[in-house]
Amino acid sequence: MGGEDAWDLFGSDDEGANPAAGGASKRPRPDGPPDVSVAAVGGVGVASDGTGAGSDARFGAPETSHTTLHDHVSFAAARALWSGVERRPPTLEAFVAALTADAKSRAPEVATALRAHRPEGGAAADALLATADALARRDWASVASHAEAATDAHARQLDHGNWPHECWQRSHVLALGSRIAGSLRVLSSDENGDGVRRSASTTSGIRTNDGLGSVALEALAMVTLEPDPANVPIWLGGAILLAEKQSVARARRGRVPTPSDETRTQSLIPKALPAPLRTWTARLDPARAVARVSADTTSPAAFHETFARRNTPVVLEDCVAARRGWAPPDTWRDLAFLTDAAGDRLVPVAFGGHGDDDVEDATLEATREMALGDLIRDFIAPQVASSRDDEENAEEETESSSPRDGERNEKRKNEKTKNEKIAYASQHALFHQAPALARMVGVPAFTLGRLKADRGAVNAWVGTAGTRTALHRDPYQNLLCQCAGFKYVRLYDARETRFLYAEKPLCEGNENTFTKSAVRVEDPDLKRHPLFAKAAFVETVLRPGDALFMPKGMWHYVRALTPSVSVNFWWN
Ligand SMILES: O=C(O)CCC(=O)C(=O)O
Repeated sequence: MGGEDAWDLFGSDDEGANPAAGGASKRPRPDGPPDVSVAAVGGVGVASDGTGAGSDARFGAPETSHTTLHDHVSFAAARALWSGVERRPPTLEAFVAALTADAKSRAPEVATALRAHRPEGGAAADALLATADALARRDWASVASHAEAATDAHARQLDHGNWPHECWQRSHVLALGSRIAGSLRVLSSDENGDGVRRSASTTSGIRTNDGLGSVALEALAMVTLEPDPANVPIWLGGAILLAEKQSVARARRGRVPTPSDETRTQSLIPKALPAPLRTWTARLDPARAVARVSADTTSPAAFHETFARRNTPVVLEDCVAARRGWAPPDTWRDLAFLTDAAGDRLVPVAFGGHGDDDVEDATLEATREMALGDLIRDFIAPQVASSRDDEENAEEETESSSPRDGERNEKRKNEKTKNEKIAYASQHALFHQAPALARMVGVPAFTLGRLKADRGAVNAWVGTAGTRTALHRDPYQNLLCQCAGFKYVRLYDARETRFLYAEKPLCEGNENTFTKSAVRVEDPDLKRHPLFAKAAFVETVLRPGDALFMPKGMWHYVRALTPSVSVNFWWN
């Protein structure tokens, strides 16, 4: 499986420098027109997405479909991204040559189109042309700074609304590629000791080391928005891989491998909830439980009629199943397998309790990029091991209960809490990044044939126990699929919004932004948020195999009870 990953095409182990920069757990999608093109037959979408002909022509595939994400039409741009790289492993020289030629031929036309759009079109066009010019002159410091000016102008435009025209996306991809090229060239010149680095820092003060990983991930995010593979430039896969590699090397610099590194990941996320959590779960009020149905006995048509059309949440049990195109549960639980498949790929990781961050949280650290394998080895695997110890100790404790034992157990627990950290790669386009993993995901027929690159997303959520995604709502229908581990989810209907203290949305003008609540759901400050006591909610604990349907606009709060791997599908 690992051999199928484009990352494996690298032969060398270059060391490099790049401090990783952060990002928020919930990020607005930079684009997204309203849903105007879904053809309607009898009020519902027509199946046209490659999931195959269904038994009911109004919907996607029948529930026995085996279409994996990798083969799905919404994944066409990602396939195009990596096919170029698979044919020929990227080198910095080849990437820069292809980018320079591409910028020379397309920048003038893109810039002309940008100028028609206010308020930032002029600034974006000037910066793009200056970037293409600097590329042609091989002035890498200027390439990096002009390209950054272009991406800044694009970001300011997004504060006013969606991308006004596709020229903005073309410009953004060219500028992100140029930022990568500029930074990598400056760094490599610096390593070769030819003085280019010195001139870079004196002329423009560019931060060549800063944010290379986040630029690579933003370039990847642009691919996730692209419905047409013809719009993926041939150099883009190489650019992303080279930047990721540099960023991962930087994050690993100084870390001395230990003999236990490999054995640490030889573990499985537990199949069952630990005993105390089983007790906690059993005490949840059944009157508030989200309805559960079997995915095997619910057709997409019945799902649409009973749940999607009525904005009613539901848990579809056994949706994540091998018979529906998913890798088997034991594969998703297997940390060594995930490490082999995509361990060297760069992911954005947030640390600490995360999400409910209106309250001061001493454990909360910044987000930074790191390799998925390092997240697994340093955060998830130790937690799996310590929860296994806990289970064993709990059994022992019931057998021996002298005060001395109690003291020892307490000390052990305190040390454990100190050593454990909460870490979360959330809302990440891992499947667009790692084709091997995209082959493990079955596209649920319950997305009703409406999964489209430019009108939704497929995200991975991989983390330790204790991650919290703050109460928020998204502008999409949502199927949150639980592949490994357990999550507590609480849902508030859109009618409860008046009790939820919604914050001003990020990128307010953009239709694809999400809205977050200021309330810390499981520990609310009722002096600050008194109305929250009135908000009605439903709740559930997601188990491996479950898929939770959350209607568009429904408020949701999620806390991982164990280490966890989830995949969510957004569609419109
Ligand atoms: O699983 C989580 O932590 C959050 C999931 C979520 O917010 C979503 O699916 O939109």
